[in-house]
Amino acid sequence: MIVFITGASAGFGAAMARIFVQNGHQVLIAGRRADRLQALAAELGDAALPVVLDVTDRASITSVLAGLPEAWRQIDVLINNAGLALGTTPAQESSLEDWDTMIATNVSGLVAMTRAILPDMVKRGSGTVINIGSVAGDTPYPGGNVYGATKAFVEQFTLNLRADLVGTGVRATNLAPGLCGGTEFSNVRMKGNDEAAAKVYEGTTPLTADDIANTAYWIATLPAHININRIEMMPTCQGYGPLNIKRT
Ligand code: NDP
Ligand code: 8X3
Repeated sequence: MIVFITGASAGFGAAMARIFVQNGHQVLIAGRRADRLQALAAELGDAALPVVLDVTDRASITSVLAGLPEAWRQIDVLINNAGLALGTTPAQESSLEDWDTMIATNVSGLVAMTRAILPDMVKRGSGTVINIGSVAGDTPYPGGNVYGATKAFVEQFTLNLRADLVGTGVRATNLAPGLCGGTEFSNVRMKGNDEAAAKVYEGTTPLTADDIANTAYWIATLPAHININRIEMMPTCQGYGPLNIKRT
């Protein structure tokens, strides 16, 4: 299979690239940091093709796809993994620029990638789109505001894809993880405050990038008649809290 993974320069995306290559597949590894992609490609060999791509840049998506070598054009699996959270402040104190960046990446970028690659899958009558959502898309928490809303979009967009894709042979899944450590997610969210980022995982045994990669691999390699619509996964140490009632 040829697997296009956005956000493969770190975290889940890099782990996914490794597991697909270890199992004999080819991966297109996409992200903005060329040096990271080159390093991963050097590790993975000929089965990996690095593509410098900013998912918020529509022209870049078009030109990257148009410029793919012939042998890499038939994309079997699209993993829309590129994404980020910025900040943990309440809505009334949050930066509108941060909100725009999250929407541009997690929503508009994911949609643009899907729209660019889906028609070929439908034409061929097969393909799998795996969108990386989050527990934040379903469970609100203080400071989650726009990040959670973008992941709610991912959930509903994926389910609506399922509605449109019935009978085409193309599958779609929302893979929604909870607390997952060992990636750059919290470093990005805390804007380089690595101490605050590390605190997020203190005293926990979080999910790992490999846990998510193994799940994505399982979804993509199931028999063609099975579609996993959505998966929410958490570390055992995470659960749901009570609704918040402010009493006078
Ligand atoms: P990382 O920060 O480690 O990786 C994010 C990846 O996204 C990087 O490779 C980054 O590459 C890429 N990326 C960000 N913006 C863009 C862009 N505009 N264009 C292309 N690539 C981009 O985070 P994770 O691996 O933890 O997160 C991956 C996904 O999983 C995200 O969608 C996140 O929201 C989601 N998630 C994470 C959880 C967690 O706890 N870690 C839990 C649930 C969901 P580059 O900077 O090189 O472009
Ligand atoms: C990342 C998980 O709980 O930080 O999507 O929102 S959480």
